[in-house]
Amino acid sequence: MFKKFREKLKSWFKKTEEKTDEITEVEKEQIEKYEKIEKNIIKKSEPSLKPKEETKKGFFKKLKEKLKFRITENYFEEIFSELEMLLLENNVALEVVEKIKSDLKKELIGIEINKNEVEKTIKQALRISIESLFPEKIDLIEKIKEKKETYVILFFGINGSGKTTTIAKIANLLNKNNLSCILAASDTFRAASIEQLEKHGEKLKIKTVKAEYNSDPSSVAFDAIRHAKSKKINVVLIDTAGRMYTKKDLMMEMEKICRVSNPDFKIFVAESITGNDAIEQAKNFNETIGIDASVLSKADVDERGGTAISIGHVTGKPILFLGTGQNYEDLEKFDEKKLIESLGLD
Ligand SMILES: Nc1nc2c(ncn2[C@@H]2O[C@H](COP(=O)(O)OP(=O)(O)O)[C@@H](O)[C@H]2O)c(=O)[nH]1
Ligand SMILES: [Mg+2]
Repeated sequence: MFKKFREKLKSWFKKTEEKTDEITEVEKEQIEKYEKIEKNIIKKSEPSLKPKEETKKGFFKKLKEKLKFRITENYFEEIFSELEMLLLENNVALEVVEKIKSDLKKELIGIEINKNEVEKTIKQALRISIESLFPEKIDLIEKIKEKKETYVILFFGINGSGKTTTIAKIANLLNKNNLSCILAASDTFRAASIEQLEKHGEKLKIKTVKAEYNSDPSSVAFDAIRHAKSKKINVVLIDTAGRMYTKKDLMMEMEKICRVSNPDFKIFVAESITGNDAIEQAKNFNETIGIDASVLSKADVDERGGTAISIGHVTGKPILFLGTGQNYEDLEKFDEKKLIESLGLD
């Protein structure tokens, strides 16, 4: 996961320190001074010894520990312009890049640090900035258990984003937590979508409430909720269609399902790999019907990771899970610490 991003960051960090390696005139003087002192010490203790290459290296290492480096605006702009490109290329949303820039600017410009601590200092500032991007976590299972009656969860997102698969994974998770559930096949539009959901239901031994293709998705959701309430089933998971014939029509349909099903929780499912498209969709859905959290599917095939960094900040809603494969168990609780670790920022 996120391998390409991690490698790019690693080589960028190396550059931040290399850029401080050009030695200034003042530093040259200091080096000479150190060399003289060291030579004298050697002469006194063992006159036959000449300073060797290793001792020289030793001088330089010591010197670097002593030399101060001030992060100037010029230095910052130079290194940040490269970081900016790197972040954008790895799917970090523009507004998030801007936030990171302003955090780093505040934290770094003007500070004086030891020359050998440049990489460490910048890495720490970047880590703190990224850590601040994630909204407070939500524990879905706890929320469901808190409500003593049937809990309704609506899933939405565009076609192919992984809604149906994510629903099956969550149904499996609910079962493992001793919570009963049923599935509502409210994607009545896409060919084979009802059968796809039903198949998961059969495998997981969960009932699927369905109607004919092209029937009203809201009434399927309504029927499923009524059934769940009468049978005291804990959770209803509503699948929806994400067709994009026009954005307006899709949003109107989602608004109607929301009105009719009055869900306790709305989950936006997006593909981790789509980057800015996923961010734009999340914004649209959030503005129109309001989302409570996101699930990022296909994180297992995402080399970049910028969507996971950005979507929480842009929507103000946390990521619940990452989809990490096609099996029911491939659903990881999202943990920003793990994300930071996988980017090599820990
Ligand atoms: N590798 C991988 N594939 C996934 C994941 N989630 C879904 N998929 C695949 O993505 C495709 C579309 O998923 P589907 O659930 O049908 O999307 P929907 O149209 O939003 O309902 C299917 O082939 C899924 O098997 C995931 O986390 N990892
Ligand atoms: Mg589907």
